[in-house]
Amino acid sequence: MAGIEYKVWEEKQIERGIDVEKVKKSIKEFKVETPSWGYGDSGTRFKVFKQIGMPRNIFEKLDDAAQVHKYTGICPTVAIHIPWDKTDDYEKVKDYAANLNLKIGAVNPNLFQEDEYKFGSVCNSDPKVRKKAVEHMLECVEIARKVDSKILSLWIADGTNYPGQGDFRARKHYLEESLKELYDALDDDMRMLIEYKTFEPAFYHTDIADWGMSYTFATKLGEKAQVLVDIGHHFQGANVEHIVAFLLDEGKIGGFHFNNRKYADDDLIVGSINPYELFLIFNELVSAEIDPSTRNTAKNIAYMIDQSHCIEPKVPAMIQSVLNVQTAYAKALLVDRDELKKAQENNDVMRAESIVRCAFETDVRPLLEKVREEMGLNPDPMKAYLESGYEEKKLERGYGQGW
Ligand code: AFD
Ligand code: MN
Ligand code: MN
Repeated sequence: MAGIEYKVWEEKQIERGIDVEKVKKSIKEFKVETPSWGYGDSGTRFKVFKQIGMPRNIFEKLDDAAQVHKYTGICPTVAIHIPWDKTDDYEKVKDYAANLNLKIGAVNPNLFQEDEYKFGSVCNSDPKVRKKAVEHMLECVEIARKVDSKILSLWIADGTNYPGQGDFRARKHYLEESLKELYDALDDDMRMLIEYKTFEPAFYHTDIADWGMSYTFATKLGEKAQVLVDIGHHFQGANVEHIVAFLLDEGKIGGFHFNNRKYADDDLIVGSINPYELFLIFNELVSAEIDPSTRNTAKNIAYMIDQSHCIEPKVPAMIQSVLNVQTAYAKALLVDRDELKKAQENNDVMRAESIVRCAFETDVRPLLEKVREEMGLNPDPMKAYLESGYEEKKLERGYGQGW
């Protein structure tokens, strides 16, 4: 629980000129989507340490996701991944989710696990393989219609392992043709989010390797195509908050996959390695929410967790991830924008840096506990979940299905 009483905390913020009621309203409206694949077993390419109590089907994944929403109050949607969540009755999935106060969020095609995709899916030199991949993406549009999802979240794992293995430009043309087929199949109220990743599973080049490539494809396709920023998918030292600001200004950022990494694999709890980067990303998002020229884009961003924890208990790790995202957002709401603008215009470097850092260093636990109380939630979601007995109850499932 927080160090100081909420009233004392509130007075301090009001003295600073913060509109606390407005901040609380924004926090109550803020939502984070969790991934179905975050509730099942996963691991690295070296080992999957199976846990007892893992979901055996999409319905049990939704049961677990419902716990995260029940205790945090801000996770009403769940992303699904096909074929990991394939079923013969998607209406039943939609209804089951609704009974749990959930909705299906983004639909993720899987273009990286079929044997035919060994040398690529949509970038494969064999038109039959590309056709199979496009048909799978179109199948996911059908599924999105059945579960009332409006987002196709695309991660293209295609790439090569050696110089000379692939014709970069031919692969780019294959990719553009395939993405165009998907784009033309989208309903007017749907959008496709094009994710990029610097490397892995390919080790020499990845066909959509950075934000500029995603941006180019999305811009050529049109309004319904945007960039998905997975914050773990950048080279060491990349300034992710700058990339986010640029894409916001272009109106081409559509969503996030939140996670964290120290070196490579990006399945650590978001904010656990680099909380300041997460805050600085939200600093740009909050600034864009206020600016009329970027407000629309900022307000339409899909905030999604993309983590599949290897050794942590799944539901508690997901709750922690959600709370870390909410905390970063709350802190970003406390940046004194007027003072910051003045300091920037005066090139007052130290003042500008201290204004941003002051918000990051503000303990927002009293605020978040108050918001949760006003939302009818336990102010300590993690403690409430761990005391609920759900973790123990889950064990009755035995071992899960894997992805
Ligand atoms: C892996 C990929 C990518 C993708 C996710 C779900 O790196 O982030 O979005 O799986 O398919 O993490
Ligand atoms: Mn991702
Ligand atoms: Mn990833």
